[in-house]
Amino acid sequence: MHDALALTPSHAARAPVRGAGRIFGPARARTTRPLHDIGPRSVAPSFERDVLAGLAQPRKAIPSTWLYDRRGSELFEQITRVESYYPTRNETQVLQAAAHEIAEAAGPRAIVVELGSGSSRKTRRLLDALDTPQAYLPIDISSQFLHASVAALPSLYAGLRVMPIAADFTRIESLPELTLLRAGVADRGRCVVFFPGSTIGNFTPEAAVALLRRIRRWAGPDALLIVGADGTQDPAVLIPAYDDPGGVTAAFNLNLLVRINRELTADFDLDAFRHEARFDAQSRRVEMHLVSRRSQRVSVLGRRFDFSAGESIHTENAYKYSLHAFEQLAARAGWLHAQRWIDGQARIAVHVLEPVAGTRGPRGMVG
Ligand code: AVI
Repeated sequence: MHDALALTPSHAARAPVRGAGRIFGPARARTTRPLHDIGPRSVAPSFERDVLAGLAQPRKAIPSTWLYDRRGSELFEQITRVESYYPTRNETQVLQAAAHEIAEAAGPRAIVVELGSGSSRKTRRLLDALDTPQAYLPIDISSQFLHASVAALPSLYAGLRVMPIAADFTRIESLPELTLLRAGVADRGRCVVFFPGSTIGNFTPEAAVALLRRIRRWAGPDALLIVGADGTQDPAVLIPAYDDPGGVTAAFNLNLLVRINRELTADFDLDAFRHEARFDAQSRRVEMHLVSRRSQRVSVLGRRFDFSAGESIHTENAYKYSLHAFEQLAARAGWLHAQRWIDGQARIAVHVLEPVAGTRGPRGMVG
């Protein structure tokens, strides 16, 4: 309960304080109600800001977070089932093989926090293997999708508190419930932060280090971080994965324009843009672009943006890390490798990390 005192007024205003006692009440007090929802109303200003600023740049770009409205999340789910999109399939295999060893490392009564939980499908493998997990906190920016995804979990896992948090997980350190969660719960096990799906690749390396650092600070000294990272470098594999023949990824990317038209009173002509996936071998990343098919002018919230034919909006990066490169990245953020697994095609690795000794305490922490 002490952490409630540490909440800033803005935290308190955004989300009424719910005591740790309530969060960790008896097993029957399970919930699938969001503890924290910074959904459409409060994210809208940053969407507007990011789109207007991104389109005004000489090289137009919009952060990939905005791909995930409800429709975007549904389309991403479809992508995960597309034959040429290997990351989900390969990572699922790895998780299946490693689940029991991960569960051993996690120990009993774990609190599982999932970053960018999406459908929560992969989590089932982890929850099945864990010894009496206490709570599951899926964090996802798409509020509606989040609720639909976790609705069935309480009936599947007796005694597990399911506490969906509709929020941008990159702001993990600012979520008051998580602060409360960390405080004063005597019999909880380790905090297991589950970050699958190679989502870490959607951040620039600098942003990834900063995020992993924030996760370490928040999660505390006994945390276990489970991260999936894609190491694929072969364009012949990568391009079909990010530009599938059935056009699901194209629809996912173009949905961003649908969203901008709807939410920001814009007039993007969807037929005048096409999806493109590129591999930048030097940066070791796949890029998604929306390429203008012709020279045109688009209006967003009354502001005009000109496109020349072939000019693009850069909408996503997916960095691909070798095992060594990822371990170095994690080390820069104060995480030490405990274990790792890789799939049979040597594409997707699941890394298990622990805070580096000496970087743990809230005061003595490095970085
Ligand atoms: C969510 N993220 C890890 C996916 C990826 O592979 O970078 C998003 C995606 N973009 C196109 N296809 C999938």
